[in-house]
Amino acid sequence: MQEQLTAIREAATGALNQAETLAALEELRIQYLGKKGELTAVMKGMGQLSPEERPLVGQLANQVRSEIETALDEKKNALEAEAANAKILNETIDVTMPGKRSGKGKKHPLTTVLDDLKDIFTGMGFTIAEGPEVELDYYNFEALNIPKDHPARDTQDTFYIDENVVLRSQTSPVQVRTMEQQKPPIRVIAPGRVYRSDAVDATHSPVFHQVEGLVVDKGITMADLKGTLEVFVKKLYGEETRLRFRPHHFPFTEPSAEVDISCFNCGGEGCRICKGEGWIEILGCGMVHPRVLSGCGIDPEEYSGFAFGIGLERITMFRYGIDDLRLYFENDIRFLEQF
Ligand code: 2U9
Repeated sequence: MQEQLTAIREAATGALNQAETLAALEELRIQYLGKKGELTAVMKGMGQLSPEERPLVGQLANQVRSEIETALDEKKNALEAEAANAKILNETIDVTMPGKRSGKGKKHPLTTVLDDLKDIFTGMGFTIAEGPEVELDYYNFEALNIPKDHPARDTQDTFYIDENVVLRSQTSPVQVRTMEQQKPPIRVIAPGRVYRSDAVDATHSPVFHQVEGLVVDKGITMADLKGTLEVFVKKLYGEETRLRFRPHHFPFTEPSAEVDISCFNCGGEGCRICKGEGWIEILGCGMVHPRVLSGCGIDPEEYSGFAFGIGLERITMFRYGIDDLRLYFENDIRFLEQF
């Protein structure tokens, strides 16, 4: 029986060395170590041995089994490593293949025009101020001389969070906060999102953007306002652009005006864009109301200021010929790709 076992060991290790595939290896495992395998058959016959022989043969059988198992494992690892190496050698990267093009994003048209506005105003010495979109009623209305019974306070127009808190309906509260925190001279623009309770259509949206400006110093006059707006308008729409002031009313400015520019399309002749008028309204402005100044701790006897408000969607519409506000907010890639 001992001879049988050593013969199995020789035969098995020899066969294992010759095996070239993992499948052949598995066949050998079954042939020698399987339930009906050669080694198992020998071990089954051990019952007929004498009590003296049994432990010796048993020990040898276990040794042979473990040697065959180790040889199987080693050969398996070697064959797997060989296969992995062959795979790596066969895999080549064609560096001349054209790469996958990744789509390039673009700036939203509102961002492009806002960036232009920021450049123009910072070029004139303005800094950019920001503030909360959820705002106290006090900053959104009270401090701006908008009394309790003013139509702008109507719940129809403003989103109320509670009695004292609103979604800001203009960026003016940012300038109020600036005046509370800084001493004149003040020169800021406040760009940002504002909210009004309007149903969505081509010309209305519950969310839109304003860029408001404020200058406060000693001796500021309407001439400073006009000069500043003239520089702005010519930079945005071209040097040939003219502007005119029409009297208007805002609670936070006195006097107040709306500003028209000569039509950038027809130069003032009258066309479809300016509806035959030759002029297009682009913003509102005025001299800061003395009550607004004093409410922010600035003495209106010593200081004066001007302010203006620009609707970003409106001036962007004129720049690109966009005729529906909804296009700005839908983020349809076919629209955005055009800019
Ligand atoms: C302070 C004092 C005064 C901001 C101003 C306007 C005129 C104006 C509109 C433009 C288009 C609103 O988005 S729109 O419909 N705005 O006409 N805004 S003066 O005046 C201020 C602001 C802050 C402390």
